[in-house]
Amino acid sequence: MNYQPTPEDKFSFGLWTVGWQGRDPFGDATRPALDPVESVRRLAELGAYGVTFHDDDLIPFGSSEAERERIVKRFREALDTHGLVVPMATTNLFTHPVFKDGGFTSNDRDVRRYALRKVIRNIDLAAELGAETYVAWGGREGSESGGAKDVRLALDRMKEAFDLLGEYVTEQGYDLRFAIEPKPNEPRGDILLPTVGHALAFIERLERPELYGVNPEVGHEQMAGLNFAHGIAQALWSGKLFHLDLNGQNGTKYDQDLRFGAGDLRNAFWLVDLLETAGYEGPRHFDFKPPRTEDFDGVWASAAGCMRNYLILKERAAAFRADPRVREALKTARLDQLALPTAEDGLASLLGDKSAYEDFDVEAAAERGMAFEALDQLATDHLLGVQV
Ligand SMILES: [Mn+2]
Repeated sequence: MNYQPTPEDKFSFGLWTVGWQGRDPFGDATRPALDPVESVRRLAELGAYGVTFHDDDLIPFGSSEAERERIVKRFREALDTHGLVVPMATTNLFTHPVFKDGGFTSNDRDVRRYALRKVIRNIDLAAELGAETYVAWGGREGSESGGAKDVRLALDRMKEAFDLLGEYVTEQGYDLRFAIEPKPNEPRGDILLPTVGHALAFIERLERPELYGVNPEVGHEQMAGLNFAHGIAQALWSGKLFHLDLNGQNGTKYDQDLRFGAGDLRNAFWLVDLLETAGYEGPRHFDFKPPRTEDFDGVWASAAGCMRNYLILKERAAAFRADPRVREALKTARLDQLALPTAEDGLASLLGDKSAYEDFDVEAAAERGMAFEALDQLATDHLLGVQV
């Protein structure tokens, strides 16, 4: 296998990923700005199928109406020329100082109204470009100190904002669903809707819950010490995995946004195994940052590496699932039993079943090993490409 990506693999990249100039809290940009049209051309060459953007990635903040039209026209021509689609768009509610206390939940009502108008304006552009998903990452919806934010009121305002956006796309007849992106901290000390679980619970309180799902990001869950593949599994189980952000992270530190496959490689293996076996059909979207040590050759090598690693892991996960020893090990580990209902005979039958309790040999059952180690070693062999 040559691991050469094609549009059928549905790999997409944010303009802000390859276009990241390398500014961090301690250092200036290490790379010049990248023309979005150049990103479209290079990503298409590398084998991607889609490109995504925040409003301000494409149209610099404060552009005139005429400038905006010129930029969108030129971008659209580049998409047509290179055959890329725009599956998702999102809004920047975090860079401009006006959003220092957030957008939808800023204590300043004027800022909240401005934030909603900024999102709605970009939703129109997203719909115009054919996007199916609108991602909402709060960015600065949070606080650094306890008294600064009444969290229950802030959640009221968050719900109000999403309900208004749902009303807007419904009234406009847009075929667009929202994907809420959780993150526990950074750039604020504590951010609202910090994990996949918080976001899933929030969605159920909205007026049109069917319009909202989640956009989990590898590093964001791992920053909270959580198992990303488990979070994705629950989002799938809830029918709420509308989109996702693939990247790499080494444990509970700042948001590293490494290329996919860097960082926690074992979790990446189980994630790809899950996505490829669970029938997820959405984009495989990369939200990473080529490290600021890199020049543009390094940027494109990093982007290519994201896709290459996904394809390698897809191959390794498929080989794992196809291995007869693995099938046997899964059976020994009783995964087939987990697929059986616990009491399909009903509550009355369960209560009347002496073998379930009165006659159950608890000690014998306690002695039975689960055989998970042998199974996990087979996974390790496949992940490392060891031929036995
Ligand atoms: Mn990130």
